[in-house]
Amino acid sequence: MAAQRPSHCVTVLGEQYPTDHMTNISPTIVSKLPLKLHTQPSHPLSTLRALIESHFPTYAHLSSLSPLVTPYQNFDLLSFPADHPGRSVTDSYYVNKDLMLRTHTSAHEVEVFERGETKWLLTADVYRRDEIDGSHYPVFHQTEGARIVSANPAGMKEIEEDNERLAAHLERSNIEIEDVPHLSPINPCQPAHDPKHTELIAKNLKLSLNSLMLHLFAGRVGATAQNPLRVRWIEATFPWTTPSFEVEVFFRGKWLEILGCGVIYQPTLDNANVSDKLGWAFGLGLERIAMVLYSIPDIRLFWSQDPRFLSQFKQGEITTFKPYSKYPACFKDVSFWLPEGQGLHENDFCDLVRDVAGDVVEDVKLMDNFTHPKTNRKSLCYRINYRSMDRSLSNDEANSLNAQVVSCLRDRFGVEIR
Ligand code: FA5
Ligand code: MG
Repeated sequence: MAAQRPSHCVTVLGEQYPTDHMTNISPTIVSKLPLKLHTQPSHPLSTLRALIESHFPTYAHLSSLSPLVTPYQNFDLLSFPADHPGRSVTDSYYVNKDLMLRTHTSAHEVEVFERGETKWLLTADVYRRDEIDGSHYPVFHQTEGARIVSANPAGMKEIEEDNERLAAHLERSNIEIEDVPHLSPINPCQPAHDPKHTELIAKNLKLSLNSLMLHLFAGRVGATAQNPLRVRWIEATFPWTTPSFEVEVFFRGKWLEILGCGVIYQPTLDNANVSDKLGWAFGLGLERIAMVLYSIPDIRLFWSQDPRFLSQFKQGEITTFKPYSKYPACFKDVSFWLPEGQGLHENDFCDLVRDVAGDVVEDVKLMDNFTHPKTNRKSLCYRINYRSMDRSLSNDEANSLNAQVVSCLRDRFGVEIR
């Protein structure tokens, strides 16, 4: 359910746009758009971006594309089905029905190929409506990488030579790879492709990314002959790639999902007017990698303006974050009845809480969900954890924030507080 809007326009990045029944972009989200953490010198996300770029020196490096895209770019050009859940207003942020915030950097694949780029990286902020906790934030950053070559003997020779070079490099390194076949019945070759070509492209994709994982992680896990860097490949599905894979890295006792990737679906390349080419693409999440490399415990910290956070980092250096004292948590419960016949999506609740309390909210949990057997009315109870990263929050402040949440809930959704 979309929130009630008093005005018919919304200002985003200095431009005014008409609103409609799809509009759900919130003031908190609008305030994040200009920040571009991946371009702020010394910021951990900026150093990580540079580290990835340095591994692909012959690629074009792009990082200034607008986060505003059409649903056509974000979904249709990539063959997302019409009923894909990612399109819904509960999952994505819309300025209006024709304009949205990109949910992934893949939204730019077609336009970048169309410009004639054949080897490129693109880093950007992406937006998804989500729950609130220490590892989920509605804005995060991705690096997209892609390589396409001519679908002819010359193109295949280029890939084969690169595969030999990369394989030789990996053979000399302490890396243990749990692989899956390049092709399988559930992860098939595309009808338009020669399976031999697909095998070569998939192999190039895997070698390129295994080598990137070594570059990012090996020095930091202290990989030795007895203790190699462990990388695991998993079969996956994306509407615009097949075969498709996900990559996980074993780091400090846990498998960490780093990226999704695959052999680009030919209709996607047709959309970019490069039908004579074939190749691969990947999309990697920067925050999860930065959190483990820097030991940053909470995803909100990336957005902190506190000098005790920012002054710890230097461009180009990965250092362990030294936490400053954690301030006390302050839990407040909000229980309410919804108007008859009405639901409330958790993401709508979380956005409202973020609009009121910003990054002072650490965590939101649904405690109770009850439907009255006679009246059929629904009651919800959420527990909000208010905790500032920068200072001690008084109980009065938390109460006052919570009172604003309650009054906003009444105004936007017509709830009755219990
Ligand atoms: C994608 O976004 C695809 N665009 C990736 C891709 C590109 C596939 C090109 C094929 C070809 P996914 O939703 O799995 O896929 O996200 C990719 C990575 O972004 C994840 O592996 C993870 O590292 C990161 N990521 C995803 N969701 C979040 C989140 N809520 N918070 C932080 N990082 C996230
Ligand atoms: Mg995934």
